[in-house]
Amino acid sequence: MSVGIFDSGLGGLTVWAAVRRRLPDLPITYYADSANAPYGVRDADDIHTLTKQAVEAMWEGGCDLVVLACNTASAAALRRMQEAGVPQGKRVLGVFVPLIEALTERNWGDNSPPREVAVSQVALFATPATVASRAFQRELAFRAIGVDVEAQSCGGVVDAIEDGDMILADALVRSHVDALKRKMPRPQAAILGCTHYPLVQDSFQDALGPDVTVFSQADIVAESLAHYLERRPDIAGGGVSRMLTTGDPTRVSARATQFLRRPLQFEAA
Ligand code: DGN
Repeated sequence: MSVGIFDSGLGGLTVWAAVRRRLPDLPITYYADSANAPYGVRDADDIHTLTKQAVEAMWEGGCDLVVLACNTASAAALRRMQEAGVPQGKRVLGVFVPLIEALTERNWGDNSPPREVAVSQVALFATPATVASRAFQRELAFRAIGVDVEAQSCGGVVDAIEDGDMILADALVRSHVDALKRKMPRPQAAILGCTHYPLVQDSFQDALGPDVTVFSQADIVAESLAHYLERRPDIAGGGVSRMLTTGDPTRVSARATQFLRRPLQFEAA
């Protein structure tokens, strides 16, 4: 059994790397649906179908627990999959709940009713599909009251990062932050709700200013996963680590190596 980390492409490697650092002995299967990436511009039904297909393949491949590192997939598919019922002994988790637990200073896995929290003005930066889903706001409402969320859809940032054009990515981040600030002049906290944004976290922090607390998902999801596994010792154990892709493994390995700046080897899913 290994824990699965799913993403539409390579962005989820930011989460994979953080989980590796936090849980170095945990066998992990990373699954990139590269053949169908990017998800961020697809419609919700399409994202749900693709995510479900990939997660089922991961369950069948021996991952009892799959983490959707992709915010777009978490937004469009997670609740729908959980409500439809997952097979006995299998689990699927997303990235919003850990982010919201960190934002609202809850304990990991705390399902108590919504309550007043320290922040009231929150900026959310994400892909167009994640923003359109309003999934973050829905999950937040289960846990906190009195929080205004202003969402900014950050077109172009994922593509610029994937192309390795960090100058363009930085310029786009600054223009998206400006657009957000026209709607919400004084956010107290900012959620970077996309796998790729940890790679431009400094650009977000610079543009937002030092008074805004930036919540970036990779380390938060890794910490939350560590606590989840501690509460469920039956899940971890055995298994090997693998990196799978629905795309061309040679091409994906080369791009992944460039993306994380370390050698990574993918096999065909
Ligand atoms: N992995 C996606 C996300 O976190 O929203 C970004 C990449 C994409 O599919 N657009």
